[in-house]
Amino acid sequence: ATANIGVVGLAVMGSNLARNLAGREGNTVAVFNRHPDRTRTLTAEHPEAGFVASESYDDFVASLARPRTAIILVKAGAPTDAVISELASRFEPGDIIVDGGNANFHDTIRREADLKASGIHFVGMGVSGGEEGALHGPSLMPGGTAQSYETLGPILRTIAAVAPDGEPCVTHVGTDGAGHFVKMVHNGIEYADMQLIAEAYDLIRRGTGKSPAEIADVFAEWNTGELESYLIEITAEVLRQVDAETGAPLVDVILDEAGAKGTGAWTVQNALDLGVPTSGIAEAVFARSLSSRRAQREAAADLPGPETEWKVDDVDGFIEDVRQALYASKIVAYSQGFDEIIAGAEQFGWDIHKGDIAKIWRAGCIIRARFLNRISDAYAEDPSLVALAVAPYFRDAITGGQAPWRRIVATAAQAGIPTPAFSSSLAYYDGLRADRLPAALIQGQRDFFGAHTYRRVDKPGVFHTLWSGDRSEITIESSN
Ligand code: NBP
Repeated sequence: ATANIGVVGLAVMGSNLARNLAGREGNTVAVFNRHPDRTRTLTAEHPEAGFVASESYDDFVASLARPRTAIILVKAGAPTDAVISELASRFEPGDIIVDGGNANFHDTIRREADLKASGIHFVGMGVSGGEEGALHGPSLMPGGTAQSYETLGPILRTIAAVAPDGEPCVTHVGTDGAGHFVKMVHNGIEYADMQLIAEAYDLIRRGTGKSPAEIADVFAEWNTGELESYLIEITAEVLRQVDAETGAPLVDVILDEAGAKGTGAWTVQNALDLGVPTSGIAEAVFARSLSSRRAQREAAADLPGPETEWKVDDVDGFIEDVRQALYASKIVAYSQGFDEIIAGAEQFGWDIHKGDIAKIWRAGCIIRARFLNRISDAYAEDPSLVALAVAPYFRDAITGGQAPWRRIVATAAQAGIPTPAFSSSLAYYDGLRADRLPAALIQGQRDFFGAHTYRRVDKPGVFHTLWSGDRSEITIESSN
């Protein structure tokens, strides 16, 4: 046994993570893949890594020093279960199996519970940053027991991305499925952020007639300010790209049907289960669905739009309005995402430190952004903050940005430009700050057709109006 860490699954993510591990002081990395050709290619191409390669599970497990620690990076679902079962039948109490794939956190909770009796630690770990992140430094979100993190933490700290203040982007998120849950919400926020950026681009393009390359300059400029982030940076790169075949901007050649691998939908499904309004994320997921419904889009293509033509007179002023609307909507999306993390932690019994989550998203991952420092500061100042949007910094940002935000949403509606994420974020904000909501009427309707009862503003208790009788009110439950 010579390796302190092993990797199972040597497709792009596993190979890159194994190379990242091997490049760090103190690590000897065992590698294994179901089909040995991948293992042979990896070891042949990277002799410098000093991999301990195996072509059977027996040899792989024998090559690991105790406590045996192996990271699985295979396709999520049944393949992950298959590998866990192979390892678990050979591992001993105290050994650690890490799943770095994009597992559903419910599966992670189940797997952890299944392995507990055998004394094997099972750690579901969110890995963000794609293949480049895996190679050069991902953001890592491990769950599992605190005990497993004692072994795992020091190894993970060597390979994680490093935030601007020198801190590695990894923390023990919480027990069992906490890491995969937080990774799921990370991806949901990523969907919202991407949709908001896409709406901003669409508004500028259709409102000002600027070319994609010119809009790339706008995004590059935005990337020097408070919106600075990986997604804004790559947006400029994508918009600047010219198609070699046609000479047209690449963005005009790419089919406008957005794909999805499911983590955005999971985020929304779980938000629904938890009763947390993540409307920005939901709109982003639905916007992708709508984009892919080609037959309906074609059938609806001649439906009427606004009758007056839209023209922006003050181009610079308009672009600045879009920037502010984007920033305010982004605050809402992140605020909603953190609300889901808080609700998930409560529901599943995880002690999640919100500020630490914001910190480990500052580098390595897809939503890395300057803005995340503000979120970790907000939670550091007030760990029991009820909503990010009310923290002083974000309150000021929204106060400054709300007029442009309203102008942009109103303009988009007038111009017939779909801005589901901008619009729903503003509606959420107005709902959040409303003194009275029409929910009172909904309670009245529910009581009318289903005797669902209501509470009153002026006295405690539960009441029902005899709608089909004399319409007098009866007390269902008095205050004591
Ligand atoms: P894939 O998701 O494409 O999976 C391919 C790997 O799974 C190969 O090593 C394959 O082995 C192995 N595998 C399969 Br399929 N069935 C197996 C089985 N029954 N037993 C053992 N191994 C099996 O690889 P990837 O794109 O590198 O992603 C790995 C994981 O990381 C996934 O869960 C993914 O969702 C997650 N992830 C990916 C990214 C990304 O940017 N790509 C980012 C973050 C997380 P074989 O070679 O023998 O067929």
